[in-house]
Amino acid sequence: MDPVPTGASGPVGGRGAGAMIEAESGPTVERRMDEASGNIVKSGVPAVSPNLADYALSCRLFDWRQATSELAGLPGGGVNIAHEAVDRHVLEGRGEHIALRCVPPSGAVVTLSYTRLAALSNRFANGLHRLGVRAGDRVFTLLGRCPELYVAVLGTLKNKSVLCPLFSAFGPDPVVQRMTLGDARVLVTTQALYQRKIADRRAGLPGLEHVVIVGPSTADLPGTVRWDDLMEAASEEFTIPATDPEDPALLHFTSGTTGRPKGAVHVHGAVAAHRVTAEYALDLHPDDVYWCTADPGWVTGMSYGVIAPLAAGVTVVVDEGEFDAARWYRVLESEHVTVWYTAPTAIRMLMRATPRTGPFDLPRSHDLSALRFIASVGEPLNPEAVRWGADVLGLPIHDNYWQTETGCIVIANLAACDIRPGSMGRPLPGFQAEVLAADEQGRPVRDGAGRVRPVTDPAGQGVLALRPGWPSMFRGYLDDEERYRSAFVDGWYVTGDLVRRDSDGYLWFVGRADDVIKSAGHLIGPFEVESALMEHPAVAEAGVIGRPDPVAGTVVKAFVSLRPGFDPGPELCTDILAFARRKLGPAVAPREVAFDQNLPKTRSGKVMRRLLRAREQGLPEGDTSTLESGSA
Ligand code: 6R9
Repeated sequence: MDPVPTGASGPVGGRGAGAMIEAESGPTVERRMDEASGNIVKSGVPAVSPNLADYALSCRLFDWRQATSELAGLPGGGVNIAHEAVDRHVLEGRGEHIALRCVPPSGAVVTLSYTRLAALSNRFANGLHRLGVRAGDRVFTLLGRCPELYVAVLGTLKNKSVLCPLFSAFGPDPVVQRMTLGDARVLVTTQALYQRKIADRRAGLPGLEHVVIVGPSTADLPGTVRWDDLMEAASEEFTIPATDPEDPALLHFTSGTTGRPKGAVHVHGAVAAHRVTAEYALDLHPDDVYWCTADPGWVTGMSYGVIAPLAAGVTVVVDEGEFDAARWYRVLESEHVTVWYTAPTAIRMLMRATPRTGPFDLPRSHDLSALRFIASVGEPLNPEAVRWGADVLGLPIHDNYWQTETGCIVIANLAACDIRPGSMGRPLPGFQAEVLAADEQGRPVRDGAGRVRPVTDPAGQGVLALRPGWPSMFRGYLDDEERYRSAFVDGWYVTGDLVRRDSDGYLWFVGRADDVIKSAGHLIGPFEVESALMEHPAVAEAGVIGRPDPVAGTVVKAFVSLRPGFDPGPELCTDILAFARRKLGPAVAPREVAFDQNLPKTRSGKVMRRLLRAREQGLPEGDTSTLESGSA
């Protein structure tokens, strides 16, 4: 089998078999495919944790207190994320380094140095303060990828207000529900998004005192303030108030199987974990040009698109456009991206546009020689995609794993370790992971003494659990102590993901234990979709599942039963889909609707998504003892 060369340099498209390539600085790294195992074996990797023995040593020696003590800290003591992400670099003499390179779909790139970002975020912090917004108040963002988003995030954190990012492709229902649950006091958005999603529901958000409109505001929008006006009137000098590492900083809504979205609370001290994991799992160093393709409305785009890379002092590429294979290759080339963090769906879309066996026209016509590291997160990464990366981009793709709740990458094919294509990798130093024996619902099984039991057989699967104790672990679900507590069993945080662990400790994703859907890397709660569908006049009941999809991994599929008097047919189908899309937005709405007057239900009347899933995929239906007789 062909060796897999690095992409550190070399002719365009010519990073062919067997090349040993000299990195621009530092030692030579060789990656080669091991024929027997199919693993991508590395040698000559700079020492973070170069091999299995050293990996074990790094894990033993790692100490979060030490990692936290390496933060700059506020001049008066304490830890504030925005200080670590921006002001620190200015104080350390790197203020002229470029922090952001914002690439609009057309037109010129806008760059902001760390000094400029520090000044602008000071202005926004002052602007908030002048509006009367204080520590702990919730500031929501509903914005696409634009420089103002970064400024708003950092300014909010400087003011010690709590930032809650929303995805701009959410429809009005998810937006308003999250703003209500999160008690939004401020919203930063654009005129178009405000008019489409908020304006006519504002009366239902009495706590929303300020709406800041970014960009041109042509209409008269009562109850809003223009970004430019707020910023112009504000000073560039701001002193970050004393911030305790345990002070809340971010609120990230995530989805569960049932009920309302969960607001995971994260604290300022989390930035220590962002820094460390960015180095271990993404190999980020201050001279890197880094591009994270995730939207900052989701946890990956916030933690690894904004906080971690800025804390690492790199140059962040902010791509303001949507996915387009040709443009993405152009961005990689023109921005000289060195480290790229993306998602399996995006990689699969690139694979479609660039077959492994084809002439590789797209990447070959671009100079990707600056690119030296690629990582992926959010959903299972097919081994084929890892190898496609090696063949077509000249670099294998490092899969890693984490959750909104963990706040940072916890498992990874580490930069310095061999890659097992198809595996999520191993726990990072500083994390203790266990595979616990679990029941059908993914709940750990306890013995008579209430203790959980690890799965020791490498062929056996169980639920992935983590021992809490790292700084970015969530501190609670907003206003839901009970749900928070139920996430822990016998001292373990239970992820809800089923995994297998091989004899070298690499973890392999098997599937989710619950009904939550991951579509194109976005976590979707079936209950939220079902609730929206049931507001359609024709829909009596709904059951929502994920249907496997070759590109998006999973797409949302809804099964609905109809009220009397409605006829199933293509017109009603289109109408229900359009209705759901208007309410939920394209990121959450179902892609498909099927009519079924006999939805399988439990005796207590709950639609059995598990059975819908089994039927959809032609799998055995498993235990049907709770199935209501009559539904089949
Ligand atoms: C960061 C993020 C978390 C869920 C997680 C799991 C799935 C994440 C994965 C993966 C397979 C990987 N997931 N990484 N599944 N392989 N490398 O995505 O957070 O939106 O909270 O989703 O995503 O099911 O539990 P979040």
